[in-house]
Amino acid sequence: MLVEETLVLVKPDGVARNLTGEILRRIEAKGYSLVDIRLVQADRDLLTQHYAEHEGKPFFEPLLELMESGPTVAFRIAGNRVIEGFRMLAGTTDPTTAAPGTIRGDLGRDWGLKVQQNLVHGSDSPESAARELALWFTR
Ligand code: RTP
Ligand code: MG
Repeated sequence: MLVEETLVLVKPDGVARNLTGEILRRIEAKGYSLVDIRLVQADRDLLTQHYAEHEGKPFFEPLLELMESGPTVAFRIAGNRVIEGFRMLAGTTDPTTAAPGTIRGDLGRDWGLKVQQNLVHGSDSPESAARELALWFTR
């Protein structure tokens, strides 16, 4: 199995809650390597490209508003099967039911808003990882 790279985002809710270090700690403790890191104030153009698959869904506009609300920290991380491995570390989308032991399960909750604030994003396939890394790291 080749070494993979993936994009992890600490979304604005995670940055605002000062969880960037805790999230990176979990990635490093698992054994993945940090290759690059950026603090980005995302704009509409970047976000509509990043979340193109969700355009038209009811949570799309609230999601973009959340993602524009403050800075995001982007990590490029590497390791064997890191795409799948980080998704396991993150846990499922809904933080209320995400398993304890995961980032979303341990650190997230429902805040009663129009979109799930679940702290992190991780690319879901090699194709997504390549596309998303190009979006967040080459501007
Ligand atoms: P991600 O792409 O952020 O790693 O998370 P994911 O695959 O678990 O979730 P996805 O279905 O791709 O949705 C992207 C983000 O939209 C928000 N969301 N809120 N019903 C809701 O309130 C809802 N559904 C999706 C979450 O912030 C999710 O991470
Ligand atoms: Mg997704």
